Formats: sequence, structure tokens, C-alpha cells
Amino acid sequence: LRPEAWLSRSAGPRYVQLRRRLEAGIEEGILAPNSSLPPERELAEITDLSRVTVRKAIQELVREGAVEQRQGSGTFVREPIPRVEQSLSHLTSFTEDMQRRGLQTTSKWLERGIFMPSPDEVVALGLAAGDQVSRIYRLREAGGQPMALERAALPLDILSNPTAVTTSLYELLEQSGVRPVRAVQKISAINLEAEDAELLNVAEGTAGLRIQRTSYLQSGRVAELTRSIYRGDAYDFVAELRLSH
Ligand code: 16G
Repeated sequence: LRPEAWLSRSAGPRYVQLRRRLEAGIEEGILAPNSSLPPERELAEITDLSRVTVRKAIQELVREGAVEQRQGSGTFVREPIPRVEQSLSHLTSFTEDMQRRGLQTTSKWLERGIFMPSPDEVVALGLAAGDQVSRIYRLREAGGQPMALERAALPLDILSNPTAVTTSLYELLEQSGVRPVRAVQKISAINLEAEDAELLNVAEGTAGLRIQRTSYLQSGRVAELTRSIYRGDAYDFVAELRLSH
């Protein structure tokens, strides 16, 4: 970390340079998972930077989830979570995707029941006046790590009993003969709000992906409107593209 080896006048603010330097150390494994960073004062001495600069660099590392501050014991390098490559060309369920990777899935239920629909659910699901919806809202985990928050809304005749969903929604729909066969998915970038970040075990403001999936039955009817928030540090979405004429 000797400053003459890496600090340059022309490479941007000093806290950014220090942050990059620490990130590189984490990537190269010099700073191993669960090892602690030197205290702020010590880091300032080694790097010849001010404590304010050091603090700013560390705050950024906390924000991006590379390190975490543990009450009273310092700043530690976090265990990196394996990134998942998710194909955008197949209509699969979370459970199927994770099983294929040999990961055990679990759900924390945040809400499950029958409700009056919101106006956008009425429109998306093509509901009639007075129709209710089944809603399931859960935190989805794979290999013990929180991966995504998912809020699904389905018409009652497609899912009449939301509490019957215990593991896989798609498996239950398949058993009832209403498995979606087509879906439209929209992905947008967000910064996670405090409550969602806490559930996903990342710092507030961390990058996330908002995904909206509208899925359809063979008949063309909408079966599901699901709004999800995926961890930006856990997912790469991959689509195959072909030249069209
Ligand atoms: C995926 C779908 C979600 C669907 C769920 C069913 C995305 C972005 N979303 O997470 O729309 O409801 O799978 O999963 O891929 P399950 O069958 O494991 O409950």
C-alpha cells in the first residue's frame, strides 16, 4: 500500500484511487474474505493520506458490498457471492434455475394472500371490476444467500390458494395445468432502498435490477405479473442475439 507505488496525480480523486487499490487487493486475494482491514488511522499512516480520504474510500467499499463494518471489531472483507449467469431465452423458474446449478433454494415469506388488486394489476392481468388477486411476496435465497425479492400477482382462477405455494410457484401451476408458456420481461437499473437492501443483505444504495415479468398461458391470457428486485452483484443476464433480415 506504499503510496509512491500507486498514487498518481492524474488518476482522479485520492479516495477513488485508494478504493480501487483496496478493491484490487480483494480481487487478488491479498485481502482474503473475512480478514480485517487495518484500522482507519493505520491505513492513513501507511498510505500517507488523510483520515477523511481513507474513511471515504472505505464508505464506498461498504456501499458496494465488498467490505462490512462489524460493530466494535472493525471492517472486514466480505465473502463474495457467486455470480449467476441467467439466460434470457428460456422461460424457467427460480427453483429450476438454481437446481440446475446444484443450489438449494429457500424462501422467506413476506406476504401471501388474496387482495383487492392495484390499478396496474387490474390492467396487466386483464381483471374485471371487483376481481381479486392472489399475491405472493417472498425473499428468495439460494445456497443460503439472499438473491432476489419477488412480488407475484395472479388472477384467482389461476392461483386460487396462494398459501398452497410452498416452494415453486411454477411447479404448482404446472400441476394445475396452467404453466405459462411465454413471458415478456423488462429489466431496469435501480439503487436499493434501505428496506429492500436490508432484506437482501447489502448496503443501502447498492445497485440492483428491477425485473418485471408478465407471463402468458397458451391461450394468450396473462397468468402472472411478477415484480422482482435482483441483487446487481449476483446476476449477469445473458441473451443470444441473431442477425435479422
Ligand atoms: C422467476 C421469475 C418469476 C417467477 C418465478 C417462479 C424472473 C425475473 N422471475 O423468479 O416471475 O414467478 O421464477 O419461481 O425470472 P418458482 O417456481 O421457483 O416459485
